[in-house]
Amino acid sequence: MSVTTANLVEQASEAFLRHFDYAPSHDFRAPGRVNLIGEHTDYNDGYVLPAAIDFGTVVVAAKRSDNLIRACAVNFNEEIVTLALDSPMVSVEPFNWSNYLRAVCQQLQNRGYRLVGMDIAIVGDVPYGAGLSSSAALEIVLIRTLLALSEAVIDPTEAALVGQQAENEFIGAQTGIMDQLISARGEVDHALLIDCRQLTSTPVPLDPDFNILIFHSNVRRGLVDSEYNTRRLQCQAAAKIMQISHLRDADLALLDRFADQMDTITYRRARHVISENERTLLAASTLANRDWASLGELMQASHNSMRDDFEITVPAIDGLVALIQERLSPGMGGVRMTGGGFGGCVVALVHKSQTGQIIEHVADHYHAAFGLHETVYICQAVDGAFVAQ
Ligand code: GAF
Repeated sequence: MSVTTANLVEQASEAFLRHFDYAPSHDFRAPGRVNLIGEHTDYNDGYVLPAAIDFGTVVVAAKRSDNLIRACAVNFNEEIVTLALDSPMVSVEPFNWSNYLRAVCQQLQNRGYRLVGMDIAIVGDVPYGAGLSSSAALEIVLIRTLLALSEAVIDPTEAALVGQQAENEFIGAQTGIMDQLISARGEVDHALLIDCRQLTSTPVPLDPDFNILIFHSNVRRGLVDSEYNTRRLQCQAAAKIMQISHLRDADLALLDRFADQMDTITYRRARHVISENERTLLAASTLANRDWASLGELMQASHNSMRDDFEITVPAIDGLVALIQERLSPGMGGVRMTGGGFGGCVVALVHKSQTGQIIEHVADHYHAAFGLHETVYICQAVDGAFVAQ
């Protein structure tokens, strides 16, 4: 168990003891993720290349003899919520963290899992709203906990699908499968090339001479859900015009044959996804071959495509990427926005010899240019929730 996980378990256990008056018997953890390349490709049945990171969500738990779930959320002032497993799961308005618990309980029960009552305490250190999948980490750790204490087994891919369905149907965000899949199945020191149609993955070793740096822009993400869902619809519209089920099945030549039947926005949205799929496949092999010059170029092209064709970046994110590029020597790494967009984080893979000067350069210029302070995370790739425990 890493030091950070041990600290989270300790924090959650203390809250558990304080509120429930006895010690928990189990602990589980699910990681957040950083996507190295392959953005908005998952719901187009395409490819993504994320890594699970050492920021995550921990649950400590103990079985009860009735059918109640008492849950304490340490990050939300240790608020306690009690659910009865034999009552319908109903969404709470205004939106409350416990909707994630209600959502996964409902999905598991719908699939025939017989859940038992339990007390749980939850704590996480994935920054909220940063595009690092705090919600997927929460869903996956809850699924892991609920099933382990109910003495039921689930395949990790099935667990990811339960999390995604909970998000789509109960929470109302039409997200793809990437975040839940990497949180469940990530591998230490590796990124995973995930085929989001087959739901298969290939581990790609990360180069130990390079750091994964995440720069949080601290831009408040606005209109994320509506813009996300709009992008999804635009992709579906493009696929329909080309008479294919998903953009995964198109290449740029096919897109150009149909260009005059699409408005420019639909064309550009499709061009991002089609070219991003190609870049992601290439990035997986360049990463495996440690061809850093090519990987840097692919990450740059991915960022430009998100900025110009998919239009999901914001000025502060573009500025962060430009600042990092100014100090990144050719062949020493790459940088791009990561996650759903409209704020959030930038991921930089940086040779360890350049890490210090890049962090310093951003610290010297980002605030002056955008009036915001960045937060920097140096991450390790870790195992997913269904791999580690
Ligand atoms: C969010 C979604 F949850 C993912 O499914 C994915 O679409 C991502 O945005 C963009 O690549 O994290």
